[in-house]
Amino acid sequence: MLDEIGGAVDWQALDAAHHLHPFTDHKSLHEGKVRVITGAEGVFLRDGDGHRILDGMAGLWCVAVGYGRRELVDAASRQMTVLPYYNTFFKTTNEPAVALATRLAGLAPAGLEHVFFACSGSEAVDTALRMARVYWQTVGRPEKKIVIGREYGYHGSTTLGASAGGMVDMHRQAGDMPNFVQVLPPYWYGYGSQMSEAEFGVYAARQLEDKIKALGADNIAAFIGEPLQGAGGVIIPPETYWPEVNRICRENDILLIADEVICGFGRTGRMFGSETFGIEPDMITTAKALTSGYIPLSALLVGDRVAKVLINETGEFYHGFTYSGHPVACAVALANLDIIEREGLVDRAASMGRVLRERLRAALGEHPIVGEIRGVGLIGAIELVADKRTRRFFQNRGRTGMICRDYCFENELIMRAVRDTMVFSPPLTISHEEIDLLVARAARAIDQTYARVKHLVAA
Ligand code: PXG
Repeated sequence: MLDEIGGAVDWQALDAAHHLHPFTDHKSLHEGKVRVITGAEGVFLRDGDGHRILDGMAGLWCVAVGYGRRELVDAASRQMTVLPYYNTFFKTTNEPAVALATRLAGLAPAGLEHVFFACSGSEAVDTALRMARVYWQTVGRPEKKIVIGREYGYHGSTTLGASAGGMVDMHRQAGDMPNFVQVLPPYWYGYGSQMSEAEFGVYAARQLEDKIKALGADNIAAFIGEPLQGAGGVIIPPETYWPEVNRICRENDILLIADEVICGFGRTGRMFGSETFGIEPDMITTAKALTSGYIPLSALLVGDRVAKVLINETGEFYHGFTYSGHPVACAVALANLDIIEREGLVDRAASMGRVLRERLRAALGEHPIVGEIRGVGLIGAIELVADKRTRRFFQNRGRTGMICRDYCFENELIMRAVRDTMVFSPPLTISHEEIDLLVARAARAIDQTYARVKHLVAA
């Protein structure tokens, strides 16, 4: 693009001058140059320097159907022409919002037939937590207020979401509301090496039970957990974990909220992570793949237990957003779900996920700094470690991951680093050839990383 006197616009300079970025150390950003993403098609991004980058993260875990889907553009355009906006407050509704709520009720695990719309995952989480507390107030147990989450849990960046999550740095800066606590995550590779995976799953769940005993079930509103912990490093629970958590929540009369902002709509190889892991939630938060990120939208799916009380007994629920049930966002979500269903992307996530893990293991399984390659559906992680045999992490935790992430970028691949865990979650449309390319680029980046950290690695 040209500026008004015909010179090229310096987007990077303007960005540095005016744009504050999320989760960013601005001083360090301004020491280098921001990458300007200018376009995208399928699983590839283009940047202002002419790179064609394989997006191994589907944006931020969201672009399920891949980039450049005309159908979604057309759905938005049609809806904007007919009714670009109207609210769903004050006894009004709109057709796309009703159609989407009905569709979601049909897709959701049995019993979750009511839907509250918001714009982001954080808002869906906020809504779930508010609704949980209102539920207990309504049934005459207002002292049930505490929300239990997990270390490394991520539930968004509003103050409630940050408080529910287990990100230490976020708590330090903002998310330290009262009545939130965290328990051990089911991170077998990181914490459980002395136990079998199955034993550790039960052990981690029992940490929740111990916490409930310590705080008193009478004071606890809800447990919130991601089916697998995405932003925390794709922590995949052992099979024994969630059934035990179901039991504990049920026996202690605590609401169970499954935060499916990443898992929802196929990522784990089933429509919902709750199905993959056998979770019996009272509420499910969704966002991201609901619209494949083409437009902001989130949906809280609410089960009968809470919905009936809210509808029949609470009276007014003092909560909602200008854009709750936004007709354009809902129309895009419907078209997006059409694609997911028509192209069988949920089953595809399961089968292509197996292919991706096989190829990663063939290329990197024996690599000296690769401790574990794990995944379910099309989401997974590669643990980079200093000693593969003893599962010893690098001492300066996070540095190796950052080196690897930068090499990935150099090799035109986007993978995120969480500590020294490389995580991936490509569009569900990724092809066999693109998987080969992803694996080749990841392997090259990990080799380059190894060359840099070799002196720290056990012989
Ligand atoms: N819950 C979960 C499980 C999430 O993963 C949110 C809630 C919040 O969604 P919004 O739409 O408010 O961002 C998320 C979001 C990362 C990263 O770097 C992860 C998320 C968002 C941004 C970055 O891993 N997850």
